[in-house]
Amino acid sequence: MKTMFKNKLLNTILLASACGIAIAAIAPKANLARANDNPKVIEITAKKFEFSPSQITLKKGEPVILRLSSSDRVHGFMSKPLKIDTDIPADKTEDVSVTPDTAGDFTVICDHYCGTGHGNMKMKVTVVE
Ligand SMILES: [Cu+2]
Repeated sequence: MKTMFKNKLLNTILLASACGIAIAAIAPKANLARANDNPKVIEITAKKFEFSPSQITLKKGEPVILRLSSSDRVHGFMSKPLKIDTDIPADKTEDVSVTPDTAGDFTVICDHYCGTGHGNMKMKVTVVE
């Protein structure tokens, strides 16, 4: 009987230390999440028939805001793998939140017909680990 009690006590202590370790392991991640509350803002300007900058690099799992604007007319901004599909109006800024979940090179295209060079209007998004 006494041994059983000892074992129970030991189990409780073991469980308590395991919880302590688990909390210690989770805590740094919680700090990281807080650091991401103010995601980086990247400004991208569209005009016939290009995006500027024409290439950006993002980090996998890191949220960013793409602040899109156009200096001439309405353009599209679309990438299926990055889960982005929006229009960039001519008269106001459009914010798009992106958290890339896969590393690699992705192409964003203008999917709103804007003239003769429309078919080549694209930019590259590189996502690194
Ligand atoms: Cu276009």
